[in-house]
Amino acid sequence: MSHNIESTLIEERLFSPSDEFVKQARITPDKLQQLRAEADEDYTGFWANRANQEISWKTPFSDVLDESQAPHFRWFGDGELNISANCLDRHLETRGDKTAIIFEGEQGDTRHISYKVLHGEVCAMANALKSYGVRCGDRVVIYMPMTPEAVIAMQACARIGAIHSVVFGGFSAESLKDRIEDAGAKILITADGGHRGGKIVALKAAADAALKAGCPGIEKVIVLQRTQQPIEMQSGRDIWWHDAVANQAKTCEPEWVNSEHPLFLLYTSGSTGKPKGIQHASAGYLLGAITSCKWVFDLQEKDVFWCTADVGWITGHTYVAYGPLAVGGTIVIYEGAPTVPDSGRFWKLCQDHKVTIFYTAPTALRALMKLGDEIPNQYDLSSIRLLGTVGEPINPEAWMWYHTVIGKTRCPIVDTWWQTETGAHVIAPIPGATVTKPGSCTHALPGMDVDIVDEQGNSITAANQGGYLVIKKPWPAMLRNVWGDEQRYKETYWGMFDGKYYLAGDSARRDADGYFWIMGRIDDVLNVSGHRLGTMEIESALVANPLVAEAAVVGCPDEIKGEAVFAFVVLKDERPAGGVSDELTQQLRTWVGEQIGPIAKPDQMRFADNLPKTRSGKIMRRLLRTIAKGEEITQDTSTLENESILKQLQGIE
Ligand code: 7RM
Repeated sequence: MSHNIESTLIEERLFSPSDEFVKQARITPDKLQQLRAEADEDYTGFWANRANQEISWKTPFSDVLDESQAPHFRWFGDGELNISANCLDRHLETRGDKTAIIFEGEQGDTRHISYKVLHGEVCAMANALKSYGVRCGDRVVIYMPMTPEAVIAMQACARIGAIHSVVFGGFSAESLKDRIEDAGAKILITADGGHRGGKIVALKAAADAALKAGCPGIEKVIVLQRTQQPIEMQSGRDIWWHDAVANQAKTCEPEWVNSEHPLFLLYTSGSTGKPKGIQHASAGYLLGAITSCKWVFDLQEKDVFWCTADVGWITGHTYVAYGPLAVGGTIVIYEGAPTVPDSGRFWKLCQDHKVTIFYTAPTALRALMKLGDEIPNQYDLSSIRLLGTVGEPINPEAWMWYHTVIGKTRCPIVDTWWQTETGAHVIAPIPGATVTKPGSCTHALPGMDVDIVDEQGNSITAANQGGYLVIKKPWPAMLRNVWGDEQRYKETYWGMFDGKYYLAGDSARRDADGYFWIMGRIDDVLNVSGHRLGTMEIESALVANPLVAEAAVVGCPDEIKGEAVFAFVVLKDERPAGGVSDELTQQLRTWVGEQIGPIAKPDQMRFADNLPKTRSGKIMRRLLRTIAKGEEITQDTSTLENESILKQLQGIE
């Protein structure tokens, strides 16, 4: 595979933070040097110091890192804390009346929620959960629109030591059911619906379908009234959120848990058909969230921080629900789509709420960039001082647009590389100290030992030569396990280099100045609009349709989404004439939408009598990728069982 990892992009432009930015930054170049020196000298001592400074402990830890059960690492293993107390209670005295959450619904309704009020609402929901029998370690699935209640539900779980598993509201009933069952959840928290794209997302209807199809473990369903649309409430099982909290006290003693107590599960796609429940611990995760908010986002008292990610993704966990609250920040939560009522909505929100730090995905920027500068230019963006991106590589063109049109050349851009599994930023600029290059996530953060290695695990020192991105030492915010599947945890992340290095699943290179450039996934995972999708997952969904005999899914470069989903399908019946059928394509797209969620719908579909296979029966995915791109086939196709189908796959016959 190493011949796949080649690099062609060379970017020469350099951008230094302005003196003005450096002057007010939390981490100046000197400070960064100190942090790096401290981490180099005493790696565990470095993290112990951070943990003592940044976390409010109920019981302080003495054991920093326990590697005896590797690759299950324990951080701060004998300490006790509560995550919700760290995000809320510890601010009450100094920031009780400070706004924690500025919320805006898609239809323009707004709410400001202070730390004091947020604390009361979290406590009330925590008490409600307890009254329904939720105990420390029980799983609660959250399937909600992007409203403050989603964060309240997460924090309420954390408060009583329940393990939440948030399922993105765009996932289908089928996906929801799989996740509820895999997690063994006993409570589901959802809503009558949410406003998105001018429509109502019927969350309760999907939840009903999921519970009808399975999920025998679910005892109660708590339903937030958001849209007021009529829904069915099953008596004895379903309770309105407002009824659940109505008589609950607004205080709730936090459950003091061990540092390693699981905080949440979050399902993410891998290279098999079944998503894995990434399991995070409490203290280490919180520490990663806090340090990165301070180092990378330079988050300070007066900031208004807006991370546009949904809480259904890791970005919405670390940089909406936990990190910014733990540092006492003010966050913006927006319920809806960036295009409602028009494509100026993001910029209008930045203007109206005086956002100072804005964090979004390259796919959103590319889509907005395409519509021209006139739209953002209509808004006052002068409050913004820092910009960030996450989810996929940002192409230099979009970077430059972000820098000039949104940041007016004044704001540093932090391109943050990390994963569901890493819990928090791993490679990212420190805005007041790092000279950035458009398209590079720059350097590993202090305390993170990141490298690029070859197949044998040897460090690649030559400039611009691609290899496997690995993390060579455990870090506090790392995943602890794959829920219910330890074998998969070991194989996926630690199998390739004999348990020595964490394998990220990305390829990367370092340029002559030592800057990291992420080149893409090395496994069968697609990155569609910054969302991880397993090709196998989509294939399994397609094959589950009675019409389909076989399917192969590959990614295909897409100007806006980064990658588009291209499906090659073999039907049980005859192939449609010319290998194209709008009707069948529509039917199967809808099917995949129902099986996984709209984001997984194939963008293109081609029907053939067969798939290209080697004699040993392996689908030739590289060949399919070439075909999907519409490029000329230069691969050796002589090992192909059935060469004549090439023309069908190419759409020529
Ligand atoms: C945070 C998140 C993780 C995968 C990862 C990469 C890709 C994320 C960047 C990036 C280039 C970035 N978690 N990725 N950030 N690629 N530059 N700044 O996205 O688990 O959903 O996805 O996303 O391939 O492995 S995730």
